[in-house]
Amino acid sequence: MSFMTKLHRAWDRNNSLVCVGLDPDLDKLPECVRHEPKPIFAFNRALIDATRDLVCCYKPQIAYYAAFGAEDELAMTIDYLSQTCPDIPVILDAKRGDIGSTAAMYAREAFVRYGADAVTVNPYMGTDNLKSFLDYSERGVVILCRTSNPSSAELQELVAGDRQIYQYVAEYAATRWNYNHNVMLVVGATFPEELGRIRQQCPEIPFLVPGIGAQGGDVAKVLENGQTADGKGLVINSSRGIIYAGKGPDFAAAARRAATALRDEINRHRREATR
Ligand code: OMP
Repeated sequence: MSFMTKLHRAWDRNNSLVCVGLDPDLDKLPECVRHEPKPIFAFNRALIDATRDLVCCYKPQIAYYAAFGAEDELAMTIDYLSQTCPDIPVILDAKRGDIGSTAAMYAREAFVRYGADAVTVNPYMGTDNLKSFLDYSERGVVILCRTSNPSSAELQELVAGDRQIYQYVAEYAATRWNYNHNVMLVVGATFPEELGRIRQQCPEIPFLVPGIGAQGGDVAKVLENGQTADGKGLVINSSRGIIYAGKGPDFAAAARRAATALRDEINRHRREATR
């Protein structure tokens, strides 16, 4: 099943636009998992068991594994997801990009080594870089467009010709890069007006929206500006706001409460959502 089909089904099955970001900082893990032989995996497994009926995606960020030499626990996490909830797509957040021959290795890493359904990529190097990912027609390619961080306007809002750089990214995503219909865009919750502009340019492309929770994005504004005509089109990520909702032995139950609250808050603002 293609990434896009899987995503559409997950939105419907769980009636949820929530993505849980699996960004486990080894130094912040609850005491109760720290002494496990594979603490990151133990933490993730508990979070997955507690939330898999509440989400439309999981998004592990590779830096949290690579920084601790824990790529094996990333692989174990993705394997566990494919065994326990094969219907929920996994977006590997790696923000890759390079010359074509190297990008081909990054694509292989994401899609073959880890078996991710989708990967985040940086479009700065242009089409030959992106092609290495886009040619995996059954996998999703999640292209940075208007990112959530404070300095993102520095380059992304520069005007070239009659538009800003991020608007070109949105235009190319809807046209020349979407030849396999497997493109998503990253648009931060912290810039809701830009989110609305990009939605006008790309009425149907799904957006990965980070910046809710710890970064302070506003759910109501994200929905108002970003949802598609059918009340979907968004994969709204929260990492720290969910995975660190509790610090004690009940951390997974606390994560479940936080994910439920976010799902319900999002659904209150959706068109045609079943609440
Ligand atoms: P929290 O702020 O803890 O919810 O984490 C946000 C997650 O989304 C992290 O994994 C970031 O690396 C990622 N992210 C952003 O925060 N901003 C962006 O513009 C893009 C991403 C991303 O591509 O996921």
